[in-house]
Amino acid sequence: MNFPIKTTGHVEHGFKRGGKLLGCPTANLSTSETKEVIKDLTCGVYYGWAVLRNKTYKSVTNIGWNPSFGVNTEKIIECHLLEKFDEDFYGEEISLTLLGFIRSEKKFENINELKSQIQSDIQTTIQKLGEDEKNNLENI
Ligand code: RBF
Ligand code: MG
Repeated sequence: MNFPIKTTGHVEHGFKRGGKLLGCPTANLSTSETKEVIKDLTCGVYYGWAVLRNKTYKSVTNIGWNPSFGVNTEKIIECHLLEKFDEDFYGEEISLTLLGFIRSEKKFENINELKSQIQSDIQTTIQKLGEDEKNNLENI
């Protein structure tokens, strides 16, 4: 895959299980706006940056079919911003810059295993973005 991968979309309503069930709310980007970019991308987890309301946040993105919950009717892209928000962003625009691939999407039989895998994906994201920032500094 050729990184960085960029896509922008408005936030749509999802299945409402990210926040409460998995402890990881995700903003689901409009599939009509993102489908050309995601159609050939490997299903799985990516790290990168998200811009919302002119601010940039660390983010972890899942692209795929959510196979642990029975398969969605379409391939989707959803991102989790590494920041605590008290509100939702439905209808707002998010721009993503994906910088790298973490792992393939997989079918978990057990929700707790998915939850802990997601926490580990978040840690990987923090680590990778930190390495990228350090590399940039070293190139000054
Ligand atoms: N869903 C899966 O079925 N398998 C996965 O491996 C998977 N990994 C995810 C990793 C991250 C970092 C995030 C944010 C979501 C992931 N999901 C995965 C999607 C998850 O099932 C979805 O966000 C919730 O079901 C809410 O729709
Ligand atoms: Mg969501």
